[in-house]
Amino acid sequence: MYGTDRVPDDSERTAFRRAEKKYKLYYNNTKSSKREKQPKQVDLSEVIDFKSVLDSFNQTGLTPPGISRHQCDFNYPVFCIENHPGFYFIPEALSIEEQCHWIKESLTSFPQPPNRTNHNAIYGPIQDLFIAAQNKKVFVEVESLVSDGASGPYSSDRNLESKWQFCDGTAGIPWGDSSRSIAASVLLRKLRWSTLGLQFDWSKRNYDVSLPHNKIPEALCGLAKRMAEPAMPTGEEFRPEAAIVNYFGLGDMLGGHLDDMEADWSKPIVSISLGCKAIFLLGGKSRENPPIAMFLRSGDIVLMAGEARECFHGVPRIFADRENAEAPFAMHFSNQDDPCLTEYIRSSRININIRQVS
Ligand SMILES: O=C(O)CCC(=O)C(=O)O
Repeated sequence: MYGTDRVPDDSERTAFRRAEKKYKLYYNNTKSSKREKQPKQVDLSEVIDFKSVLDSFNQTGLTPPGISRHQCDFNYPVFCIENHPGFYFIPEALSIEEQCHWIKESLTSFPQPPNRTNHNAIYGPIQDLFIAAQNKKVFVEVESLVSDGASGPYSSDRNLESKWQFCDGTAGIPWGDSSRSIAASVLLRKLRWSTLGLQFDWSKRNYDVSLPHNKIPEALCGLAKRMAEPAMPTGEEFRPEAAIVNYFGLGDMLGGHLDDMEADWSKPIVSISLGCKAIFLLGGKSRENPPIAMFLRSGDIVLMAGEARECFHGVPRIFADRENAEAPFAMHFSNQDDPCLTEYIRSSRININIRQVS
C-alpha cells in the first residue's frame, strides 16, 4: 500500500531492502543519447514462476520443493509456500476477457469521483479522465471572479477562484491568462492509485468513513468473494468493503510495507494483477527476514490472510518486455477503446486489492 513516498524510508541494510535493490529497474549507462536506454540485466533465477509451477502441475500432478497445492474445493489449483501460512497464489485465475474487463474498469470507472485518486490533492476530483485522454484534451487551470453572494454585482468583495477543466487541446487554450495546463494523457500516466468503497486516508493511514463513497461495484464484489474462498475461515463469507487500485508505470515500485489497517486479519486481502508482469517480494514479520521473490502475471490472484497479513511485502519491479507487448489484450478491447487501452497497458501494470475493513 502506498504512503506519500513510494520508496521505503528504511536502511539499506535490511534483507528486504537489499532484495528490492537487487530487482529494481536500473539502466546501463550509455553515452549516446540517441540509443534507447537498456535495462540492466538482473539475475532472475531465484524468482518463483507460478506459470511454470501450474504447467508442470497440470502435466504431472507434482509441485516443486517448498510449494504445495492447497487442498480445497475450488475450480482452480491454489498454491501455498512452505513456511508462509496464509499466503495463497492462484495462477491464471482470470480469463483474458476478464482481464480486459477489469483493465478497462480500472481506467474508466474506478478513478471517477467520489472515488479518490492521487490527483485529488492537486486538482480536486477529476471526472472522465480516460475519455479526456482518449480525446487528447488538455486540463487547464482557469481563474474566474466569484462574488461572495452577500454583496451586489458591483461590489468589490469578489475573489478569484481557480478551478481545473478539460479543454480541446487541438483548438488551443481559450484562456490566454491561464497559469497552468497539463495533457490529459500525461495525467492518466501519472495516475498512481484510486480507492473504491470506504476511502483510505493516506495521511492518517486509516479508513475515513466520513468521506463520501460508493459501494464496491457488484461484479467486483462477486469476484472477490469467489476468489477469497480458499483463504476464508470455514463457513464465513468475505465482505468486500474497500479496494485500492495501484497503477504502475515502468520504473515504478511499491516499497515493502504491511497492510494492517483492517480490523480482522483472519480475512484475506484479495489482490488481482493486470497488465505487465511484476516481481512480488514476500518477506517475514521483520524487514530483516529475507523475502521470497515471485512473478505476478496478468490474471494471477494472490490472497494474504492470517499470519501472511503480518508479513512485509512489496513490488520492486515491473517488466514492459516482449511478453507483455505480445499479450493478446488488443483483440479483446472494443474498437473504440482499443488504441488508448492497449497503448496504456503495454507498459503498465494495475493491481486491484480488495479488503474487508470491519
Ligand atoms: O501490487 C501488488 O501486487 C501488491 C499491492 C499491495 O501490496 C498493496 O496495495 O498493499
